[in-house]
Amino acid sequence: MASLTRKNWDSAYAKLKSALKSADPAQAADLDALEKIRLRFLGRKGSLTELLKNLKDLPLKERRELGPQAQARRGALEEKIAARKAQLETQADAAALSESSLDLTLPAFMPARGRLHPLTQTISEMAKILSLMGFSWAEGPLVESEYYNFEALNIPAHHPARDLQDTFYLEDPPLVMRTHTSAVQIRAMESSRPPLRIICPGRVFRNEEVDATHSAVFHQVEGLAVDKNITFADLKGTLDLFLKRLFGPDTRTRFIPSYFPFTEPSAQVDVGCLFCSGSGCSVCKQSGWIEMLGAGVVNPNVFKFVNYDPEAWSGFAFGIGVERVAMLRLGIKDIRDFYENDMRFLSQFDESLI
Ligand code: 2NL
Repeated sequence: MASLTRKNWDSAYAKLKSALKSADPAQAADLDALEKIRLRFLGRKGSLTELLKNLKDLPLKERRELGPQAQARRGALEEKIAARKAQLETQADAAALSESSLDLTLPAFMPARGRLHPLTQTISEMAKILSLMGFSWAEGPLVESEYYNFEALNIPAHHPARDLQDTFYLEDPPLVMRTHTSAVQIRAMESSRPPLRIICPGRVFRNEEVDATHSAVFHQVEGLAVDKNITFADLKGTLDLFLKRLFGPDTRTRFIPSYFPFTEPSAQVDVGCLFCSGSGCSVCKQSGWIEMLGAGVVNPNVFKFVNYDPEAWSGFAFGIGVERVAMLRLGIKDIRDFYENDMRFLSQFDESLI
């Protein structure tokens, strides 16, 4: 079209309109067909593009009349093409998804996260506090000879602690399930010279009736410090700080005279009730105090069994029940919950709680 006349334009426009009718974007079967329609009318050499380009050859009056008409037609066509394009693309995505077994819209699979048993967490916390005070971790066998479990701890042959009712005996060979972890400390003293600072966390066994607060299998952390000039004051200072770190800086402690064959003097150590702060409640049975550990200055007879000179060395020792600490700290009411491995119980105790 060299020089456009109104007549030429009108006939070209009429042709365009009828061509558009037979090429409705909404009917395009796929994206390729749609692109062909777009190129045919709106491409660089498209018929509508050409018409708009040639508009400039018409007189101003006619340009004013025809220009907006043709522009509007182009806008409408562009919209139709865009709408059909979106529709076809959505259909293509849906088809691709239904063919593939990979559905990226599914939520991610979260593997179950394990956690440490609440008793393990409690032992770790106690061991951490004591390790910062210079104690190192020692372990030993669960089955012991009567010598290590009783004799070397100054528990004589006919002491009630040795009774069948308290101790599980194995007949052949004649051994015992350890009733405390003290035997580990005897072995440690046998195999090294003082000074010595160790803790012995572990499982112990008592032939007891099981109820909400008693179990035949439970756990202890025992500690032993041997050095020159260790006194009862060292015991008091160490345990007071240990209990404050374990239960909080405002924790009060008291030491009451007690008796153990392996320590002299011996003490029962109480903490001010963690629940009523001393005013009296059901947990402390209105006393304001909770019994927490047994402790004392190592009996010189024990040193004689391991060939430590009782004139040259002195020491203190203590034992604390792990279940009791865990029950108080975590609000657990029945000791048997620890051993049943019920995930509804165990999954409540995240490491971060301790
Ligand atoms: C308690 C009492 C205690 C010890 C454990 C000990 C160990 C050696 C020597 C002397 Cl090798 N003593 N251990 C001492 C006093 C108390 O435990 O009521 N535990 C839960």
